Amino acid sequence: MTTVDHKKIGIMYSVTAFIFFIIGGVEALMLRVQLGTPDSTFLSAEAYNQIFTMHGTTMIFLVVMPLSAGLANYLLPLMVGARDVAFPRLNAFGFWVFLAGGLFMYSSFFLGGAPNGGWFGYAPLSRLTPGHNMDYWVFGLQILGIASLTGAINLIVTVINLRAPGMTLFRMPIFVWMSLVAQFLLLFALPVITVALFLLMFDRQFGANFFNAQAGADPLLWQHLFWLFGHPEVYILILPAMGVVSEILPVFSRKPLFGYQVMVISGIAIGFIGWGVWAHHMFATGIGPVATSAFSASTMFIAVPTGVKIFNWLSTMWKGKIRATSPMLFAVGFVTMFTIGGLSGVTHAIVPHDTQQTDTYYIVAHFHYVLFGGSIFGLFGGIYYWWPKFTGKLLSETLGKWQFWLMLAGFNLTFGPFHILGLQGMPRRVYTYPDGMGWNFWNMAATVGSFMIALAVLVFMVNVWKARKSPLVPEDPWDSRTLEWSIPSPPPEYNFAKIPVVTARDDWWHQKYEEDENGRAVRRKEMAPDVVALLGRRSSAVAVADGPPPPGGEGAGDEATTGTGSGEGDDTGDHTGDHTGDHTEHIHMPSPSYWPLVSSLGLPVLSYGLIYQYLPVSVLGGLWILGSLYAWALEPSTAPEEPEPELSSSTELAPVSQGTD
Ligand code: HEM
Ligand SMILES: [Cu+2]
Repeated sequence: MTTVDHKKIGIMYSVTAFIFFIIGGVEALMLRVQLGTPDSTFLSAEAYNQIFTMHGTTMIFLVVMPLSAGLANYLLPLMVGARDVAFPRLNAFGFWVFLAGGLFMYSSFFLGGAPNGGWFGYAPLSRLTPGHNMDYWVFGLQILGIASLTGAINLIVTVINLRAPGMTLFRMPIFVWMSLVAQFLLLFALPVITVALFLLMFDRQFGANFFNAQAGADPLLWQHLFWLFGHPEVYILILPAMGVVSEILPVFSRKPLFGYQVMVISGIAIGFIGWGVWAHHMFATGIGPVATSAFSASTMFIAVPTGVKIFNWLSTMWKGKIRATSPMLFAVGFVTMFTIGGLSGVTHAIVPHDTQQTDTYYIVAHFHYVLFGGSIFGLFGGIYYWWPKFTGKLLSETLGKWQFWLMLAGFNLTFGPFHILGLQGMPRRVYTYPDGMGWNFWNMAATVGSFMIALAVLVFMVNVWKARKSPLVPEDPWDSRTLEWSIPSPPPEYNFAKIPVVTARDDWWHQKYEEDENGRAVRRKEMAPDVVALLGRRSSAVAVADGPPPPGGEGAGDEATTGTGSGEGDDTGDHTGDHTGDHTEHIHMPSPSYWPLVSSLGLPVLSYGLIYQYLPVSVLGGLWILGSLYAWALEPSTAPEEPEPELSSSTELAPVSQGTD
């Protein structure tokens, strides 16, 4: 509850996001049960609206974004050779605000009804809907926005400022790059939606007229603001997954990433061009021929860097020694599914096509291929790939393959038919349809497919459950290329006993391999001295991870996955060869704190007060936030001094601190 360790926070983000994935998935199944047969009465129209709105909102804001945030949180400091993120307590705050926002939004189900205006919340409609449903959406998204914004700032500063010596920008792993671009997009896109949400809040709560067309407001104002956020958001969702895949493909093709620089630049280009295409979501609204032509062209243009990336991924695999492991399968699944989604995306950029497809299931097919086939497949690949780093154990390959093939088949059976249904004219956002439209067969197929996906997710959960008992594996089980694999699994709280000095891109790889006369990679007979030191350390760390919990018991209540990393109170003693006395670093870790958690809880209190227009609660919420921020600011940020002598007398860190003092 009080942890500020970026790795634990990363895990907390991921686990929470996964729970929301289950919830959003159950909602998807309910939608599919309703649509599986004509004239179904499984859900009422109102229930359908709430569930499809919450499904979309959940998948985007409570699943893909926090899952990417979780991976970034865990991995970015490790990959750039840092001990933690730049602002560890702000990091904890971001997580708790995210959780508070998610729970707040879901509390609406018990308090009169969930949001029902679609994940895009189109005003003027959303301005007028009765009840508090949309208020929960408005306030919930603002809370979640705060979480993402603090996270973005934190990760940007971390990557810019805390890189290890020698880690130049063009030596950073590609996942770091793609996450960095996504964080910049967040930094600039969130304020836009925040402004829109504030205006809508004023309209709904205080009778303002920002979106009131009767009072002369532009009925398209919301759409412009929303999509100016919404389109970059698509890249916020997809760029981290692209980064994950770009890490996995080289490792399992045994080749460096093809065209690293081009990959980085195309990622940055996507980040820039992504801003110029928002109105392609508005072709059907009558924005005029000049605007539609311009946005059509810019939308086609964004296919260029995307196509470049696909080309680079294929070239990375070309003539590689492919190992078809689970992470690799998911990565290849990503590339193929994302390509299909990208191609149907290009068809929307053609205006006459789009006017035909708008608001049909063709669009639903397209964005699921991109978001599910893209983000979710990519992120699952990442989970399989980094699982041994998170836990020290491998997930089962057999179950992993079962999950992949089930998911791939179910996915295509679900969303493939959506293309056909769309072309047959089936509109989206309808809760039922009459018999005899020719839509029955493919709808049934899609519903069957969605249950196959659910089964695949179940296989994943079984896999995770069973992996608890599997044996510990070495730190670098895939023979990977990046720095995080050079330290024990799970990494100790301070990550690197000695901050690495980076001399090349894929530095870890170069420490393990050298080139022979023919340019082929051969394992070094002699490891670089740093590596020897690290390897020495590792065996001890595994012993710690396996052994009895530290007597201090400080981390005892936390998730077992990373709980033993601290090494505090560890009495296995000094046993490795790396204490040559040349350590000059003093390892300082920030102290845990309750204040990030406490202050985050003020936000829902404030929001409830505003929604129900009950002043005392709003004031309470406001004071709560202010008061806890004060307490937070005044609390010392590093651990009190007295545990240190104790630490230095009994742990392997001893020579480190003694060396400096
Ligand atoms: C089992 C997997 C899934 C199924 C069966 C499914 C099914 C559906 C259905 C039937 C709709 C309603 C379409 C409409 O009426 O317009 C929908 C909407 C949506 N889905 Fe999914 N979905 C799944 C997974 C996902 C994932 C993984 C994401 C994102 C990462 C996602 C994002 C969305 C979004 C953004 C909407 C639009 C909601 C709105 O318009 O408010 N879905 N989905
Ligand atoms: Cu777009």
